[in-house]
Amino acid sequence: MESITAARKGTASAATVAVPDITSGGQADVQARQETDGFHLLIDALRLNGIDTIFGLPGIPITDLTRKAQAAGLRVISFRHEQNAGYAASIAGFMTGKPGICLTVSAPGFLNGLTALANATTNCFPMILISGSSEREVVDLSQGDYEEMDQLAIARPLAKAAFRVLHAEDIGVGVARAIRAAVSGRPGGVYLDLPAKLFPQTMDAEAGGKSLIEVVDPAPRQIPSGEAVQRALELLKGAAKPLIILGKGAAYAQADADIRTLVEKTGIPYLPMSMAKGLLPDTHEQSAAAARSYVLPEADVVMLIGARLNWLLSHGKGKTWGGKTSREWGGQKFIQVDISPQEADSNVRIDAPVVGDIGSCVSAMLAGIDAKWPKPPAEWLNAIAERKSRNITKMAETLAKNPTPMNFHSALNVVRDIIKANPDAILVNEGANALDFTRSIVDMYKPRKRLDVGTWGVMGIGMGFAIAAAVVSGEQVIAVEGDSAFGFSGMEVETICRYKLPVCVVILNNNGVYRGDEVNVTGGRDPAPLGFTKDARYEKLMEAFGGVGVHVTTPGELREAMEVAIRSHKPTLINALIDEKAGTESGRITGLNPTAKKT
Ligand code: FYN
Ligand code: ADP
Repeated sequence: MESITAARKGTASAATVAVPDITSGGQADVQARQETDGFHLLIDALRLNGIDTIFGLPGIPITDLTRKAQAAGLRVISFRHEQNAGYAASIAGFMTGKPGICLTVSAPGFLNGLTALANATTNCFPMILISGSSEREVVDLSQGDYEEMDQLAIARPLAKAAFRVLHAEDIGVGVARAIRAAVSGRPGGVYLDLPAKLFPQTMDAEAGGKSLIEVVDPAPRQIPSGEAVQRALELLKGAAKPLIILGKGAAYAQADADIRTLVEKTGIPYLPMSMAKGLLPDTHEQSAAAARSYVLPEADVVMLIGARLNWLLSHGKGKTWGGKTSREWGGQKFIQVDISPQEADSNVRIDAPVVGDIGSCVSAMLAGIDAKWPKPPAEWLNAIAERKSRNITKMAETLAKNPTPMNFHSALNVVRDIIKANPDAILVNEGANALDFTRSIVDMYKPRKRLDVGTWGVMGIGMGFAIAAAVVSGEQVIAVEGDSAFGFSGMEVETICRYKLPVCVVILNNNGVYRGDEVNVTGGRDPAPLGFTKDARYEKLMEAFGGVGVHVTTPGELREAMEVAIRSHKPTLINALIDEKAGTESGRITGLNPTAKKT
């Protein structure tokens, strides 16, 4: 992958692979003896491959590794909980195409990072979880070691690949294999197990340098077959009601210009999945996002580009797609552009799979589209435009209201304006209603600027994603959080302050999970399970670590606070109180939430 090589060129020690020079800074002691050790070999292997940042949390046995990595010029971002470091690493991987590195201690630290690793695999984000582990001899005999756990076995089913290195001379191979596994083909999470004894192992520095591998072409292009491209183009050309769905795989592929050209040259309406918003500006006239429930059942040929027909797309069938029952096929034909040859037919028949990397697939398709390509029938485009304009007008009316207390819409109307004025800002978003309303209200204008809960709908990505986004891009980050979602990673505001990151957290605070007006039906003294502390002063958490905390109750105050945050780039937490009755249970996915029969 180009980005790894490009990044490598920018690193000082990686520029010379000549042997004792490969050993990095902060190791004069080892160099003097012409020896290197596991600590330095790992750092050198990462640097050689253009890895410049580690997200993690120090402790036994990796404490000295974090110190030495920083001394060697790597950026080491220390978190307060490994899960957040893991989410940070995974989203750094998504944003850059280089594997994001998360470093943890053994057993509990490893397990804390594992949720993020599994999430990375599920979302196709390239990430490497590197965990220290306890002594093999003791662990394998279950003799009760400090933090005893067979981490490799536990990680394996949740990772795309998992490796353990026992000897210092194998570190180069271990890192190379982890990088290749993370970024080649369908990206995913990789686990690298490094037992404590490995780090102080020494070896001759020259032999150590030679043992390292600079990975050549870690994510090779995968060219689709001409036949597959032709089949897809024929199907698309013959469609009366074609639709393109862009998923986060399309955003990851960084083929932005070609994807836009493909959409515009064909004139086909498109729907962005949530992390593909902004791949083309959401205000683009071909966007059918505001007519989603019309276009899915109506379309006759649907081309998926880097999107899976999983639950987010109702598995390609059922009522969402015009099927008569919840399981019935709606009759669409599908083209699926994906790097994974196993993805097609996972839910419904794919009539034209195009297997390859999206950059290569889209450029091959473009080569087959000339000026004579027929635009989709006007009837189809007009019908979409009509639904769209109806929904947009309805949305505009709702956004124009200014109710007291503030609600999701009136608060998000402000965020919408702020993103419009700052299209380079990165929007992190999690929650239930806070997620769903933000997705449909806040337009995105540039690729990879919207980072959210992804394939699993996972809560807790908020501060980890925000930190990584700020670290990787240097841009302003705006994290729109439900009050419940924020709780999963809230302690990382200390990390945001410590590293002085330009992160503005906006908590849409309605005092509970989904909403805050439930009461304990027994009349007892415990609160209802979904309720939180009323009017909690979350902004004080940010103030506690030297950041700016603001408590707002109106859209005007919210706007002012966000503008100040963006001007100052200071870590800011805005506690935006909204109507505690605002919000529905499970947001837009109520159907997935079983409830007991009313008694
Ligand atoms: C969208 N819409 C708009 C616009 N954009 N209207 C006006 N203007 C604009 N710009 C309309 C769109 O047409 C839909 O209306 C509606 O807004 C919602 O659009 P959305 O959000 O794109 O679609 P929908 O139906 O919610 O999508 C299904 C989904 C989505 C499953 C892809 O809900 C999703 O990504 N959910 C993730 C949920 C999650 O992970 N939650 C975390 C767990 S919470 P209609 O066309 O009229 O339908 C734990 O409880
Ligand atoms: P969304 O949730 O936005 O619909 P998904 O995560 O379901 O997106 O789908 C992303 C898809 O993109 C996966 O099937 C993955 O294999 C694919 N993908 C990821 N990167 C690439 C790439 N560079 N080229 C082709 N396909 C890719």
